[in-house]
Amino acid sequence: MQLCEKNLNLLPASVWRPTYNRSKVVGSIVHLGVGAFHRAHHAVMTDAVLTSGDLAWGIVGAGLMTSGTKDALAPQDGLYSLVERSAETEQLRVVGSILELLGGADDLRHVLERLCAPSTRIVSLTVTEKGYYLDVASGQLLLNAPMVAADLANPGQPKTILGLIVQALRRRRAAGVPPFTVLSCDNLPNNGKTAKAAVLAFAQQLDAELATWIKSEVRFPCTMVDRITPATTDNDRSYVNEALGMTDAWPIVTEGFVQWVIEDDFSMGRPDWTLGGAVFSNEIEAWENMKLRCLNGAHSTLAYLGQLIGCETVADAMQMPLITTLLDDLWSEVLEVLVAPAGVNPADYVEQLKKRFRNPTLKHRTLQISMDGSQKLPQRLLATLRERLVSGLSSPALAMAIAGWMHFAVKTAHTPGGVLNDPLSLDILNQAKISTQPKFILDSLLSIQKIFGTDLIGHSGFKAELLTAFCALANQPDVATARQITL
Ligand code: CS2
Repeated sequence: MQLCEKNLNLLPASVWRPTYNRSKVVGSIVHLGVGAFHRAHHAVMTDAVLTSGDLAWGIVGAGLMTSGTKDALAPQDGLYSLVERSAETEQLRVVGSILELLGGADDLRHVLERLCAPSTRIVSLTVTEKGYYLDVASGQLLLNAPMVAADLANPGQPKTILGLIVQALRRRRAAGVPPFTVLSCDNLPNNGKTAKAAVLAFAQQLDAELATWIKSEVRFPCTMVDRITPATTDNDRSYVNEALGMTDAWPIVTEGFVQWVIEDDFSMGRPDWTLGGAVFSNEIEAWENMKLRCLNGAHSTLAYLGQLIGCETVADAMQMPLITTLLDDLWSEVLEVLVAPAGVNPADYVEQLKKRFRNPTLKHRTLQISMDGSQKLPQRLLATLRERLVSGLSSPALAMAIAGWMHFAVKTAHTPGGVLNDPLSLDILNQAKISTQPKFILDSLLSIQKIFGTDLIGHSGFKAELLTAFCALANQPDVATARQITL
């Protein structure tokens, strides 16, 4: 028996399920990138809106690269189950806000049609950092990225979010249909402004007048999104199937904590997501910086160190004094220069993070977090570092975190068949292998401008700290692989 609309009433009584009439819900939100995070976050908040009786805000979920989510969820009428786990409690629920799924290359035409439909009022995004096709260090559109170049050459059949959004806005404008709001839900500083910059840069290449219109007419609110959501494992599937008494092809397991702070700037209305716990605020930059630097910065740090030491999960890494001491020092360095949102005590925020990271019921793999380091380091670690450098402050913990990523790159480069899951992997692995001398390895990696810009390589104070940190790590008995390679 499979999870689907007609089997909902056969679920055990303890499982929460949609209580609204799904056939009456209007699909007015098109979400691009319908992965695990979206299904643990935005879709759940939207489910709360629908449960309140406002049926104007259903989701059409689209995967651009693959049809994996569609293949799993379309036979289930878009339904999926979500396990919310804190250290002490657990709740299993079925979420009903995703009404329809599109996915993969064959469906891109349908995605474009949905974006053009007058009923589409919000286009939301979780496409990860690299999905915006921006050089993270300079903020410039990657015009030579093959996908971007293909969309610019053939704008009528777009494959990237930029091509799709610009083409849909062009058609809506021509047809006199008001533009939708573009709602970025990715872990980027000023994610709405970033999305706007990417869309404008792309549009500018095709039609300067359209770009000017987008600039003045289309809203791109910023958001801060937060919920730790590990990739689903086979164990999760078996566990959920047992608890449901039926099969769910792709359940999601997440933590109890959830946070969404949104700038209230929507052109065609928006749901009252406060019903699901979201907050509307004008202070998104402060919220986002606190989250990116405290949570994600620490996550990346413990992921690389964890990978070097052999800790499979975040909770395992939180048992290692080498890592927890480093995180405490890192948080001190972050908080010293952080401007927190009004009324928030960042020290309490950090204490709460420690608890979340220690949650033993979440098997959040350090390998998962370690991917795409080139896209993550700048906003998670380097932004704080630069602010500290300007103030003349030393940053040994940040240097250690960056050295951790460098060791991870070196280790992967020297592992036969080693794969670095990163859009800049070729560059990084080549640079990491250039020498066995720490000093040269550091210079070589720091010269990757797409990650480190042009300033850090010329900063002798920082470079000395980085070298000290790199050698200290290489001398750690627990980081033996790195020592063998580099000394
Ligand atoms: C993580 C994030 O994989 C990663 O890079 O740091 O996905 C993190 O779990 C989320 O941002 C939490 O909200």
